[in-house]
Amino acid sequence: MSASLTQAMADLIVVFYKYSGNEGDKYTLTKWELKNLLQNDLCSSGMLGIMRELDDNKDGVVDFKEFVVLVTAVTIAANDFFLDWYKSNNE
Ligand SMILES: [Ca+2]
Ligand SMILES: [Ca+2]
Repeated sequence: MSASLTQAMADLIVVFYKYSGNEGDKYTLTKWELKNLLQNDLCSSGMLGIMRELDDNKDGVVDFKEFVVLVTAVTIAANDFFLDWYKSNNE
């Protein structure tokens, strides 16, 4: 897997649309689609709490902008976790 930022952004878009096309509107995630995405691609049930806060404009679906906000929050949390892990394995 490439570690480039461009590739990471492309992956984000691909993952979003891979799940957004399964139910209802093709360009937004329903709760069900988002749940599948989180379970299959982020592998963490701990994220389900964040989901409820995610639907910013309360229209019942998550659009790409709302999704990116979530991924950013998760990435920041993952970075903290990774740094701890990295330090404990490289010192
Ligand atoms: Ca959809
Ligand atoms: Ca929304």
